[in-house]
Amino acid sequence: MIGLLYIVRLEQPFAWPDNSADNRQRQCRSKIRTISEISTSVMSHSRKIIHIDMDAFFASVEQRDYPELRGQPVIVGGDPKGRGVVAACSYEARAFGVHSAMACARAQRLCPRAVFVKPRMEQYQLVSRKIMALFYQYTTLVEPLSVDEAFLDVTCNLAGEPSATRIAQVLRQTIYEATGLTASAGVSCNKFLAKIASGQNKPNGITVIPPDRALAFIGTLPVGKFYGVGGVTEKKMHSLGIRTGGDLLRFSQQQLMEAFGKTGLFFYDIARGRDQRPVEPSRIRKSIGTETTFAEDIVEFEQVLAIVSDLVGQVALLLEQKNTGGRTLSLKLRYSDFTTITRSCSSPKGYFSVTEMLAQLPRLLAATEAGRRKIRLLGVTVSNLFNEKERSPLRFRQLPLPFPPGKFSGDLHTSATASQPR
Ligand code: DCP
Ligand code: MG
Repeated sequence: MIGLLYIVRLEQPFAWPDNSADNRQRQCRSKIRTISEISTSVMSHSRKIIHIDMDAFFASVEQRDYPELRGQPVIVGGDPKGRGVVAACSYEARAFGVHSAMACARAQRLCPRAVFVKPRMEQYQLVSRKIMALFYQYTTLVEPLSVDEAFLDVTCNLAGEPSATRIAQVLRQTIYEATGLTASAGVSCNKFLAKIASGQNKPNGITVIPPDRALAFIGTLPVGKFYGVGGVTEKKMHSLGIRTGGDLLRFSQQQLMEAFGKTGLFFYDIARGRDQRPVEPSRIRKSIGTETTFAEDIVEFEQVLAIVSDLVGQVALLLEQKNTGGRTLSLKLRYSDFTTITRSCSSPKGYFSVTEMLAQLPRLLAATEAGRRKIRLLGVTVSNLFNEKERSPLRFRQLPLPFPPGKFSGDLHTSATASQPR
């Protein structure tokens, strides 16, 4: 039983796999205490948001399906003798300092007895769909963020259950019963807090941040844990003397905007516990892209160009399948020392076809060190996608061949299909 391997850390006592009626009642009583804390302290318009995130998702599926892997440091990813990176690792492997996105070769040095497993994406997708389906028993306001995590707005839920904490607990148990996998949950009054909360007691834990504790919680939270704060922003914040959410309170909107652009406003609000972002059930896809990591670093400019052109072809195909295009085209490069850069260009007319994107490549590549520096990863993305209304007049662009060129006038002559390299 994979769940028993993990340390269960809950805010309230909760005997994890024990699903007896008595136990359910005990849980219920202990939860009521939490919910009463929430309801006495909070304004009635407060939302109830749950963030659920599976624990060591890919690695846990492997441990579930292959019992001999249970209790072992399992790393799902590429070949440690090759150039692969860690996609997921079990908590046993994390104890050795292994984490996602680390080169597998390094992971093996840190944990020589780790068991490396190749990803089985189809299996993970299958499990993911099963888990996501469980969420809809409570609410239609489900926003999947990735294969193993989602936000749920349960303010008004289909079960008429007033306790978001109770829903989160039942969901964790239901997920365990349906899949044999453990999930962690965060419960709070907005997305920002719920997401941070779910990571506080991982694995197999739940954290509830009632609104009246939100400010105190954010006040001591290191800014590195804030959503949207990567290494660069964190350094910048530290240089300004901002180490915790509480430090942000000393800065005006103007000052934060000057330092961090639009995100500065987000930081200003978050420091005050304000995050009005709704849970968006049909989250609009923001970008379409693809990338590839090489078995061996590449240097030759011609090779880079050929690979990027191929990626452009793949992206154009995806855009065509989704019947859309986007206003921003980005090229991503990761050099052999893992430094990663992005170069982008924008056009109000947008990028739909291979031809349109290829035309931008010389400019984008000229802004990189391609041809002079070893590269381990290349990627192409189109973002700022056109919505349905915006793209409807553009549909003609995608009429399938054979339509002789010149049959349409003006902008309508380009056919993404016609110029696809296969
Ligand atoms: N993943 C990946 N590459 C990454 C990060 C994640 O392929 N750089 C995949 C593998 C993970 C899954 O996505 O299992 C979910 O990502 P999470 O960030 O939720 O990480 P885990 O579920 O593995 O661990 P945690 O318990 O920290 O959530
Ligand atoms: Mg996860």
